[in-house]
Amino acid sequence: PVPTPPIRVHTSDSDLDAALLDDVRHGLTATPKSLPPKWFYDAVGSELFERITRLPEYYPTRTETALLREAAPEIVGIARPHTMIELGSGSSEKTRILLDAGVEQGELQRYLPQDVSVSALQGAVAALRVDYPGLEIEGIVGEFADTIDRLPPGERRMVTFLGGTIGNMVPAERAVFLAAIAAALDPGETLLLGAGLVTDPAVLVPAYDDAEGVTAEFNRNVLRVLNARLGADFDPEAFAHVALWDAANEWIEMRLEATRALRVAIPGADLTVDLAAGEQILTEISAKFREDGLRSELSAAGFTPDRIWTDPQRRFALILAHV
Ligand code: AVJ
Repeated sequence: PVPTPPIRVHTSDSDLDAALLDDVRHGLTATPKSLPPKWFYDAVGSELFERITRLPEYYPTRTETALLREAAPEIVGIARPHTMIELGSGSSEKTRILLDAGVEQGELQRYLPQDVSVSALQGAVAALRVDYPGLEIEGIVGEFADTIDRLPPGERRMVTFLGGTIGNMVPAERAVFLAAIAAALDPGETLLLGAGLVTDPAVLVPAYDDAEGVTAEFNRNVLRVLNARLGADFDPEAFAHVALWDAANEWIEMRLEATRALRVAIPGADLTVDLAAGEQILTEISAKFREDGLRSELSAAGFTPDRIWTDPQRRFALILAHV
């Protein structure tokens, strides 16, 4: 048989350049200023995020990993996936738990991890091919929307969207996103969603403002990305990391606060941006959920929730749903 290429490209570098330009022009000329979180993840940002997942304060990754260990046999027993498509796979570390369970269950044939970061994907795909010689593994370079719009055909697909990344979207975006996944799936196919739950702000806030300052560096990294890709002259050290719990919206907000008045040139976007001392740029929301809310958002999008798993402290949930 002809070997499949390791990576398929749904979103090219020039598409990504155009998307970045658009986001920078809109976000930095708006009031208040904002930048979408997807631009954190160049090679340095992806590495910083991996460090965040190992911080004592950042409970989501280890909580979700423990949940996956416990629930994976039941998940694949219900979903019986032939093809697994992972949105925002990153390093694909947690995925191994599901792959092991799928192989054990006996029906899993194909794993398709999607990510915007080619470097993260290449490393993950190469390692997984060595460790899972019986699986067909192909990376998808793309954004979530492109991947869902062109969801690879396959038998009994399970889409996984883990880590709580669903929380980067506001409710209206989530509704569109979940409905698009439901529409792309055939009856009986499934979605496995990992989502952070609303918990004590004394636990939530330090998870996004760690003592070592790794999250602060991760936040400032978006400015370094703009410097590298658009020739901007942001001084990242002139920005303070801010993480706060918005109790009304039930989400964490990360912001970058200018510690003095700044004028920033962004030649690649034909833009000059003025920031007043104390002015903030919103760089991420990380929404937290309630179990009922998760079920009703999935139902409204066209899914039937099958099961929900939570840790004993109810800080994180895995939810399996089918169309
Ligand atoms: C990768 C989006 C799930 O929101 O918790 C970690 C990103 N931001 N620390 C999250 C993040 C700050 C993370 N997600």
